[in-house]
Formats: sequence, structure tokens, C-alpha cells
Amino acid sequence: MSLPKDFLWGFATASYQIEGSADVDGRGPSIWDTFCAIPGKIADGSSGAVACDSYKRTKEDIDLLKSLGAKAYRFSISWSRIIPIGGRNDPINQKGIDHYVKFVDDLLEAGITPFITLFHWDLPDGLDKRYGGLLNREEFPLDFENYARVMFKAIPKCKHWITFNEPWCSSILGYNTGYFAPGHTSDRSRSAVGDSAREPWIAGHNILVAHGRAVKAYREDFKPTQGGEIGITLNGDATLPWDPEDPADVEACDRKIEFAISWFADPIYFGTYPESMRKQLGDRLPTFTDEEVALVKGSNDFYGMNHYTANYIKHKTGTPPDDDFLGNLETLFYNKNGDCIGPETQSFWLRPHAQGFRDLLNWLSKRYGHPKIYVTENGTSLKGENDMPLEKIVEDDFRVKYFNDYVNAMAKASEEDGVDVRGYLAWSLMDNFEWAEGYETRFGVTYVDYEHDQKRHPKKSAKSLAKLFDGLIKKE
Ligand code: GBH
Repeated sequence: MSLPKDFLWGFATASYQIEGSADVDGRGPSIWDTFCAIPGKIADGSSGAVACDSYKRTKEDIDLLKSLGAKAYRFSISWSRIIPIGGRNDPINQKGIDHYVKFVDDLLEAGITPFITLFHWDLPDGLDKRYGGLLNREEFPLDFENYARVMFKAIPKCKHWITFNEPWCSSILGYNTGYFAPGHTSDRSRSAVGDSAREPWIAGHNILVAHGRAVKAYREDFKPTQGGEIGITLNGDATLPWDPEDPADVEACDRKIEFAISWFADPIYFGTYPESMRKQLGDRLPTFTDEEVALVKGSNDFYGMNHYTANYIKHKTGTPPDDDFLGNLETLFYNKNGDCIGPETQSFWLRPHAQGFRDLLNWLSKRYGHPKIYVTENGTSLKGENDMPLEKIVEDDFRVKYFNDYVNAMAKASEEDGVDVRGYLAWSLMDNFEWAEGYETRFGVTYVDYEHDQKRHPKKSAKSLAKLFDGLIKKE
């Protein structure tokens, strides 16, 4: 089994999860700063104000990447460091730009290929306050395009751009369940605002158009001279029928992926929302104007895939409630026979099931005409890790096995099934601010000691990836 010669592998992070330095060098607040300040939103009451202190430790982080043999690094830019208020007529903060320009120079000098995510959920709070952020169909795409242009111009050396990370999360968790910033939900026990039946679909639509605008700008004004590529990163779990004999469960498996992934990928590859979504959501799902279709259709140079877990799917009967976002089905970790999909982790939503990765790679490849795929995130937390002594934490055999199984499943998809997968970024380079879960859930291949000056301790899994890929990537 093998992977192509120029296959890129490395690690991924995101600005708000690692940088800290929330008030340094002119950064403005993002919706996550605001959200974290609301009591009860973050499990341990924490925030990203300090996090891994990576804003000040770029050299240390690059040395770490080098020592682990990484060929690539995916990180995100904090929009509110670049344009602190956020909008296209607001002041630009040169210090913020300089920081990322230097970081990319240093990465390249270390022989590491940067993958830059422009938006990993940390919207400038000023835009949420000014016009409702992602919900504003006129303003948001224009402001995002402007911000993207500033970055394309500033960092011509970056050849791999990702517009949005997991728009499903920004839309559903931000505007339906209220689990993520800005915390809108119809559930009045969780928040004072929101319309869970409509807002997520509006936010998702506006993200797609913003993505389309940024891609058009890149292709017309930067790509011809810079020669890079641009795409979006989508999250989605693998699905298996709860009862393989029941055609309704089998059908619900596809519907689950359509509501998670095809919601964004169908417009990007075909110019329309999936039929299953239109059928259930009716006109609560926005309709693309001709101008929007022209922006969105065909707007991926590559497909960015974030993948972690799998679920058994059981269809539901009857009319789903207005705020249903799954597609009228249930997700389960056990099937009809009582088989369990995989072992528990520290994350309630994550259970390893590597075969699902191979299956989903095939599903995507088939539906979207064999696109070039980068796996932009894959990784796991580990049950009880936070409460273990350091000597045990660094012996993370569970995570070593997870990577081993998942990367081998990917190699099979590549070699045996012909899926065009070109890169793999493990989540994550180090433990970090795990959003609503705070710091207790750890996804790093490196332990970060938050009590002792954020000291980094590589775990066994950190070193395991170089060995794994060295054995798989063709030498010529
Ligand atoms: C990624 O999302 C993120 O990109 C990354 O920032 C994060 O640190 C990493 O995962 C680990 O969590 O509320 O029941 O719907 C992964 C995909 C999708 C996983 C939403 C959590 C929430 C479960 N995420 N899901 S639920």
C-alpha cells in the first residue's frame, strides 16, 4: 500500500484555539471573545485569551513542526488582527499582517508548506454587532472578499488557501443549537435570541456566496501571478445503516451526508442545494440568484475534508420539527444487532471507525467527479486524558492507533479505490482551546501544560506520524 510521491502531510491548528494574545498588536474582539464571556457557554469557563500562547511562540511552534518531520502546516488567520472591526471600509492593522507574513516566511524557510484558512469561526465581533454578521446577505460576502484580498496580496508565497472551515458548524452550532458563537438558538433556556428554523440556512447560504466571491477574486487577480489553489473545508461523519435490511435506513445514510456536506458541496460542484434538503426545508432554505450561482458553482480547486467519526443512522417517520437539521433521522453508536461503532473518547460525538473514512472518501469522490482532496483535519481525543499524569499522557497509544488505522484507510482509498487524495493534516499539532469544551478535551499530538508556562511535551503520537507516512509515501 502506498501514497503518491508528492503527498503532503503535517498538522493543523486554528487561530482562536492556539494564539492567545487577544489584546496584542491591535487585535479587535471576535465573536468567540464575546461568547466565552457569557457564563455557562464554555465547559470550564475558559476562553482563548491565552490558549497555547502561539502568537508569541511562532519560533517554538515551527521548531516543533520541524522536529516532527512535518511537510505542511495548516493554520488560520485571525480576521480581527487584520481588520480589527472587520468591514471593508474599516482600518487595516499592519501589525497583524506583518505577523502572518513573517510566520509564512519562517515556515517556508523551515521547508514547511503553509495551508492558510481564512476563517476558522472567529468572526470580528464588530460585524456581528454592526449588521448581524453571517446573517447579512448584502454585507457579509463583500466584507469577506475584501479581507481575503488583503491576505492574498500580503502573502503571495502561500499556495494553498482555504476560505472557510466547516461552515456547517458556524451555521448549525452558531445559529441552531447555540453551542458555538454567536450562540443563537430558539431554545430559550440557552439564549435570548435566535430562530433555529431559519437562521442556520441563511448563514450557510451567505458563507457559500462569500466563499464564491473570494475564489473569484483569487482566480482573477492573484492566481495568474501567484499560481496557488483555493477551496473550502467541510466536515462530515461517515454513516452506516442502523438496519442494513431497511431501505429507509440505507437512504437516510445518504441524506445525513447531504445535510452535512452536500449542503455546501452540491452548490459548489453543481450549483444547487440537494433535493433532500429542499424537500424538507422548503423555502426556509434560500434560493441562489443567477449571480450567486455564477459565483459559487465551480468554486473549488480542491476539496478540503475534515473527518473524525462515524454513526449508525436510523430514519425517522412523520414530519420533522422546524428546527431539525439532520434530515429526519437519528444518529447512534449502536446498530440493530447491538454492535458498537467504536470505542469511547473524551468527545461525546467521536468514536473511531476507520473504515468509515475510506467509505466517505469514496462517496465524495464519486459524487463530486473525482476531485483533488486534501484531508485538512483528522484526529481524536482520548478518554480521561486530562486527568492522567504526564508520564501516561505522553504514552498515547490510543491516538497512535487511531492515526495508524485512519491513515491506512486513506491509503487504501488512494491506492485501491483511486480516490485522488493529495494531503493529510492531523488535528492537532498541540492541545488547544477546544471551543465549548474548553481545555479539558485534548486533541494534540503535543501536550500543552497550561499550568507551567504552556510548555509543550510531544506525545508518542507526535513522532508516529512521520514513521507512518515515511512507510507509505512512494520514494519515486
Ligand atoms: C473540528 O470540528 C474543528 O474544525 C476543530 O476546530 C476542532 O478543534 C476539532 O474538530 C475537534 O473537535 O454539537 O452534537 O452536533 C470537528 C467536527 C462537528 C465535531 C460538530 C463536533 C459537534 C457535535 N465537529 N460536532 S454536535
